[in-house]
Amino acid sequence: MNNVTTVPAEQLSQSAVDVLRLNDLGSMTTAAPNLYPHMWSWDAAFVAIGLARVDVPRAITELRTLLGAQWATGMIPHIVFSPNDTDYFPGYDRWGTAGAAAKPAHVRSSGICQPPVHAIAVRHILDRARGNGGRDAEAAEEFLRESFDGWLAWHRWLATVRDPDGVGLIEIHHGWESGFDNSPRWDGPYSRISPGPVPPFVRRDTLHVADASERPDDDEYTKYLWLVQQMAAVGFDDQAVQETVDFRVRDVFFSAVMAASTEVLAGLAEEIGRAGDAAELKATAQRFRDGVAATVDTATGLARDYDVRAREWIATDTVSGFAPLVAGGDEQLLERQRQILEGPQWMGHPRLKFLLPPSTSPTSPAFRPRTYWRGPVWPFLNLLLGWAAARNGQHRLHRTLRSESLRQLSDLKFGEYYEPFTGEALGSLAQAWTAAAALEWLGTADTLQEAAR
Ligand code: 9WN
Repeated sequence: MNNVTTVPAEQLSQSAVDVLRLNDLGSMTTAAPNLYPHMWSWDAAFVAIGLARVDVPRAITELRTLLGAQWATGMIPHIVFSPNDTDYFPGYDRWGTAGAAAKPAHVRSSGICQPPVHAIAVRHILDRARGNGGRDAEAAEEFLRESFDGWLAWHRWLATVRDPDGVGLIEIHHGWESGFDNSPRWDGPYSRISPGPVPPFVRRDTLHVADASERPDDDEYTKYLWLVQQMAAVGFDDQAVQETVDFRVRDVFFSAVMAASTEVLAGLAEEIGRAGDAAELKATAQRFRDGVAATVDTATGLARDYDVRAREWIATDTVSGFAPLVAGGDEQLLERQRQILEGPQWMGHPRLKFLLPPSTSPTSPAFRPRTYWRGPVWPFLNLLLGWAAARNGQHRLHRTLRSESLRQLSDLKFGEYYEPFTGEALGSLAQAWTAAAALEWLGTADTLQEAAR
């Protein structure tokens, strides 16, 4: 295998495994040791992808735990709180989900969701397990059959409750649902929110990073908490939330993950003889691919979000503009997007340490190289883009993302995010999904790349 790590591949692999062990609470992996001492939904999916490279049963356990927290509606919550006493804020009590009718009584979770990467993770587990054969294969096949209805309910909930008008775009009610918390994408919608009274709070996140300016600021946090309060006030009831919450945005990147993952779930449905469900899922995937493609601004070539409350498009120079590359679809659109991504505003920007897309383009006035979703490079996202590139047949792009990611991750810090120009690890270190990304990149066979040479 042609690895391009700047430390021996075995060392990178062992360090990544160590990080996953460090975060392992037995049946759930914390997103990071101090900053995020609980399970996050889309982190868990990436963690399972990484774990599948080294321990298939443990990868299955991760997804089983997450699915065990599924609400009666089908929603998979964005945080499953660990039973441990931690200083994460906002914790379970502050979320106010205890009285939510749809939350199973035994579950301690938040009341919002994150992008549905999970079916993609199930696919990875199945493929690795089949490669290993024996008990791994048996366990993965059994897990697919056991969990399929849960994933189906999750995708159906998203396709109906979160796309009530059937436009092929997922509506989110909090920046946290996007997973891109304080991205410039949400500046417009948040600027129009005037929070009502929010009880006093003490943040803990800023204690766990070297510099508070790497995190969102207090005004942003007040609005984050206000939205949680608004949802708690109506018991996190889907209909009532939609009618009352101040933040209603069609998130194009979430929608792209929905398209990609639903297509994968359709394939899994076929494998277990669920032809009717497979047909339904394929149609849903197509609807979301079309929805994502329809957001593209023909002038810039980038996809946009849509603010439902303000009835306006949100055009930003953020990596979410490449949503069609994740969703898949029209060849011409994907080719144009790939060219922009590899061009000077993104991966080809001359000041970049590694040829990896920053969360916000360095040429944008909104760019902040050290601040969270306003500029830093996020390794898990590059893994997702790489997976999509391979699926799209864009082997050169896949090869670049892989080799540059492996060089970046050879610092063995497993940063949550990275300063694009210096390559400095920022945010939390020993971040679980970053370690998982390293394992998956290491394991990705070069045959994909050879095919393109
Ligand atoms: C809020 C765990 C999560 C990621 C998100 C990332 C960040 C949480 C936070 O950390 O969000 O959900 O407290 O900032 O933005 O994508 O899932 O790693």
